[in-house]
Amino acid sequence: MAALARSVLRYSARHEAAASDSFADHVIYGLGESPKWLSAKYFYDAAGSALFEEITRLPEYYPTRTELKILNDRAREISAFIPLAAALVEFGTGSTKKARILLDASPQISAYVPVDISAEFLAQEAASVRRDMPRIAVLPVAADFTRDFDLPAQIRNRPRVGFFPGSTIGNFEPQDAAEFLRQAGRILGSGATMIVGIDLIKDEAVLNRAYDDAAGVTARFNLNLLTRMNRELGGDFDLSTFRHRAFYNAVDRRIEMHLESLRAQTVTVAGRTFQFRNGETVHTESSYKYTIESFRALATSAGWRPAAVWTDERHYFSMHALKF
Ligand code: AVJ
Repeated sequence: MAALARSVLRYSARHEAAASDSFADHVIYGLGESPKWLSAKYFYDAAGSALFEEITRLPEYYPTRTELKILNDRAREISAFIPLAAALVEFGTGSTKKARILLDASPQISAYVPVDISAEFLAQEAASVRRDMPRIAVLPVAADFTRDFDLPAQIRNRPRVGFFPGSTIGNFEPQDAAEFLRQAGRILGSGATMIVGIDLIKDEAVLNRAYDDAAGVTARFNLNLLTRMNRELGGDFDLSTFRHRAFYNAVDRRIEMHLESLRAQTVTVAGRTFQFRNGETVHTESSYKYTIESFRALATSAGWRPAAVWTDERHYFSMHALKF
């Protein structure tokens, strides 16, 4: 597994900085570039993770509840792609809610390997799955799945099934997404299966609302990055001088989230000063959207064979089974 994340991100110099450095180094690098940018992975401190949970319950944010419905409705069909004694390896587990649906529907699964950057949260979630499903070996790995990590030795001889729900792959630039899938295939081994959740291109108004909700929760989630820099990196961002911007970019087929400076100003963070023009933005997240065909093409280019796809009635979201 050691090679996974290094290679995942190697195609893009801009992501190389994010992959290899500390938060401080990343901020100095990203805010020093033009246009300014920060990696979406830094949203998820304790406050950011709680805000994301709140986002998943918003009426406008359809992805989570749609994916849960597909998983619940199709659990038996999806389970048919999981081999006997398989280990389910989940990349970037936040909550174990989605994995539990597959674990419940798949008595043939012998091990569950949730991989997440937040060690404390992961330990709690792992303990709770262990309590509820004593037949399964729960082997958490506390790691940033976009960086180096090793799979537990205990699953060396078991068939591996990757699980990557939530359309998290949409946060990767498409070439990085392909590289991630290719490396995941090499690590999981030939014959491996991957179950991936992918958000679909749809009516732009629906997309825009999902990332710019009426209650302003996504705005707080985005602005929390400034709070985090203030706290962890001695920043002096004045939150009242920045605003949340989110919109669908139809050319690049992605939602973009930005933090827009409402005036010309100088900010100090991580021991450096940065100038902002009035209206200048920091690009904080891209959330790429795919069609079923465009995601299948991406997976195929990464060495995976599309084996099945499930979607909801409105075709808002898709779950793909891939074979390596
Ligand atoms: C967790 C990356 C899938 O892109 O929809 C939600 C994150 N950002 N609202 C997404 C997010 C703003 C989410 N992912």
